Amino acid sequence: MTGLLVTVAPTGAETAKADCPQLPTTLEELVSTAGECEAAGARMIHVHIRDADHRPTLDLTRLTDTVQALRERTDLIVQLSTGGSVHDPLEERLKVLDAAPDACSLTMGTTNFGDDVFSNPWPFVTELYQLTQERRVVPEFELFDLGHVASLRRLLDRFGLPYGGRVHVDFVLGVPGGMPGTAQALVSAVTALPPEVTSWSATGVGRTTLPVMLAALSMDGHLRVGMEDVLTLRRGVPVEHNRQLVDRAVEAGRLAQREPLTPADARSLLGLP
Ligand code: KMH
Ligand code: ZN
Repeated sequence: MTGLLVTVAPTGAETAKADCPQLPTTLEELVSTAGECEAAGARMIHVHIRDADHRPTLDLTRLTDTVQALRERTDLIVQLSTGGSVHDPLEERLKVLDAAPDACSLTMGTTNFGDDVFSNPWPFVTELYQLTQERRVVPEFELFDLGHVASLRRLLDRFGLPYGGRVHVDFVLGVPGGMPGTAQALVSAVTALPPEVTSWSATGVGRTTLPVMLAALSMDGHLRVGMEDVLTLRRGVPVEHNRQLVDRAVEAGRLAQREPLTPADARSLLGLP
């Protein structure tokens, strides 16, 4: 039986606190959410932070405080987003590694993102990747499109393996502008992965959440869930707490004979000491 890694992405950068008061945007809300999601079976947290006005920020002091607080109060693997919001400059996104997280996201190419553009030019991708190797941070490669899978192959050929020696990727499906959130798209993307990849997870945004979750489980994939990706449990029923999404993922995993990984096994899956 393959154990299940559940990553929680509790906040994101797209939803306004005013539109969704239950979104964890303060440090206290984030840490308390993290603890509850860990108790429910999550083993990694994908972190976006907000400023005092609940707006997305990459402020380094706040990021560093967040990493420290999550480490003090949970055993979760702390993965900081280097994607930030679509408005964040590339230089600030590189500086995220100064907060010394365990892991970080690393998106493998530019993608249309609704009406916006999520910019990840190749020179930025390679600079960020080499920085993760220097700083001993484990990257999680975010793949929004089939072209991103091809770019990952090119990156690994050119620059070698990540810190830790494992290659973990996360497919993000259903973003308007990226791969559709369908089983067919997930199968194509998984089939195209380069041989160095040792584990993968998937998330489907919005209404594609459940189809993508079930398809991923059926292919031995891992799961990312959270309010970054979906705000309703089903049509008309808002998510009240990220824990509900983790509970649902763990339950679906159990139906597929997949128990949550222990914290130690989750770390070794990703090549973390
Ligand atoms: N907020 C999106 C524009 C990541 O965290 O690395 C990008 C994103 C990916 O969420
Ligand atoms: Zn993110």
